[in-house]
Amino acid sequence: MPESRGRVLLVDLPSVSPNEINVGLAAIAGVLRQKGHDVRVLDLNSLHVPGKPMSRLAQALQWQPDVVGVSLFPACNITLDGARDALGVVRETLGDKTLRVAGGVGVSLTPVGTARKLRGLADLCVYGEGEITFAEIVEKRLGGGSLSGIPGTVRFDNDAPVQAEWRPFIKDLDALPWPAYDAFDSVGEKIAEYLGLEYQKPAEDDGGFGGGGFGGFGGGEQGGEPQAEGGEQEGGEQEGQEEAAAPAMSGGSSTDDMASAIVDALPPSADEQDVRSVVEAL
Ligand code: B12
Repeated sequence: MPESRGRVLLVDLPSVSPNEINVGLAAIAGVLRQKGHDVRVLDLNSLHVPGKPMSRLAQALQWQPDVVGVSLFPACNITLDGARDALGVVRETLGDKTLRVAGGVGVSLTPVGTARKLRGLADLCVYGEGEITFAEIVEKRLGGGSLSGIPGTVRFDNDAPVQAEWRPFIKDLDALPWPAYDAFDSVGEKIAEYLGLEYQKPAEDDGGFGGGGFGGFGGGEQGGEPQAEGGEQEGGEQEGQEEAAAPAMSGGSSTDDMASAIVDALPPSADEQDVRSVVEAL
């Protein structure tokens, strides 16, 4: 168990194939949780959760994660653009206090090539299996260790990608914990939909977050409010929910605008309440 538990936000991105749970992120979330970290998975590939992708990300960042990991799956331009947008918003909102990591098949296919495309946005890229590599990154980050040369990563040296050695495959898969599907914000709502129940998001400080039952995470003021009755929100906004004026990730609008708006509105020593006020005002 590490000395200090970290907050880790994993992000799946909109893709050509929506509403598929990202198995890789679930696997990583399970390992991180086993090591004592708090993990949330923001499922931007789900059309079942209300809200535009970047608004949902901005809201999730109010949690002030120590590390954000985005998953590039599949390896396609939509996902790469989504990764660039998401990492840009994280950088502009939380700055260097949050480590930004990219991983997934979109990195593994061409580790250095993808890293080049994420230069200035990601601090590290992970190729190959992510369970051990990412857990090592999180623990080194929290413990102040060097992030250089971690097997299975590409780091940047003066903006030039430097690929570390390959990390061997995990041989004993049974040693891994069960994937933490309940850490996904999309999962509670899906279960509710299947069962025909009204879904209620847990409050932000709900001790039961990610601990089983109907998962999902309360986004600030919304915590505790009924969010969905199955079937209503496919691809759209929930009635009565005030949608942030943030541009969507696709459709040609620039999320840089939103990131800049957040940064411009924040005082230099922004705390969680400042970020919350700014995001809510958008
Ligand atoms: C099972 C599977 C599916 C399942 C589940 C996928 C899922 N959402 O997880 C289903 C049937 C839903 C599916 C759908 C699709 N799939 Co598929 N799928 C596979 C398959 C057979 C195994 C993937 C898997 O579950 N691996 C196990 C998990 C644990 O590994 P993983 O996802 O790679 O994640 C690990 C690492 O990548 C890394 N990682 C992942 N994310 C992150 C993030 C961070 C921060 C870090 C540090 C690490 C990290 O760590 C994870 C744990 O080790 C692969 C082939 C293969 N052998 O890999 C094809 C494969 C990945 N799929 C592919 C494709 C094209 C698709 C679809 C686009 C098909 C379509 N046209 O709809 C969709 C996309 C779905 C989506 N957006 O979610 C291609 C991808 C090719 C490419 N160029 O990207 C593959 C390689 C098959 C192929 N040879 O064509 N797929």
